[in-house]
Amino acid sequence: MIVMSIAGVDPSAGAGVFADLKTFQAIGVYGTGIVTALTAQNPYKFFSTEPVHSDYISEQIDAVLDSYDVEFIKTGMLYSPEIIRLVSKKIKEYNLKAVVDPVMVATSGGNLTKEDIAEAFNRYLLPKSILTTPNVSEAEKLSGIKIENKEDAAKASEMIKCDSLITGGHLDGWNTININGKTTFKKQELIETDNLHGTGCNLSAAIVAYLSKENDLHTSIQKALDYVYEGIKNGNHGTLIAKL
Ligand code: PXL
Repeated sequence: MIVMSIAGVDPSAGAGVFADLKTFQAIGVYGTGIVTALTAQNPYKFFSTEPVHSDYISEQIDAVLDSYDVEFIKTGMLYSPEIIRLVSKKIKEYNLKAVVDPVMVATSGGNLTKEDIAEAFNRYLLPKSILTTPNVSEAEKLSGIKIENKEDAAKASEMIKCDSLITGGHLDGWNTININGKTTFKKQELIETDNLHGTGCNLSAAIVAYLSKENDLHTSIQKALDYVYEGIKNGNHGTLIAKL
């Protein structure tokens, strides 16, 4: 029951690898963390990014997987097409089941990628992944479809190159889930708050944690949505504090 996050470091620990590890721990699985980039930020302001060389990301992954048996991983900030390619290679090499949070821009507005990397996600990573969890703007970039309502989200999900959960924070709380070509919608109450930093990171980490506890994909998504909802409701310091 060991899982892995491959993502960036947010030193304020609301998003990124540190947040993922807290979520893994809260749900009761042992988490490992591969660092793709350091950032300087807090929940309100993004200062800068210092990427890790892809050879060194590769070495971190090999080091952990050399001694730990990992089935499920999540990816967050991958920064460049080169890193995306590397991660897709490792998924194949180690036969990993990956949940991809196709991170492009931080909640606080900072750029988490070197360039437009939607195409690299589509070409290299999503075809090898079991699920991706875009928000509306990420889903628009991955699918090329403008999304204004949940019907548009359903259309976009048909274009996305693996199963998907398009999160409903900007669609009146309607989450759009496409698994094996079948679309379902799940409505969630929207909470009036600015404790939203790290919601996407914690959501994909929670899905992986529940999958590794032998829940199926639908159940893992539902439980993870509930987990993040509780985190938003109980959060402070502009970020999530998850309670089970
Ligand atoms: O939520 C996207 C995200 C991913 N990874 C890192 C981040 C953020 C948002 O701030 O900082 C490191």
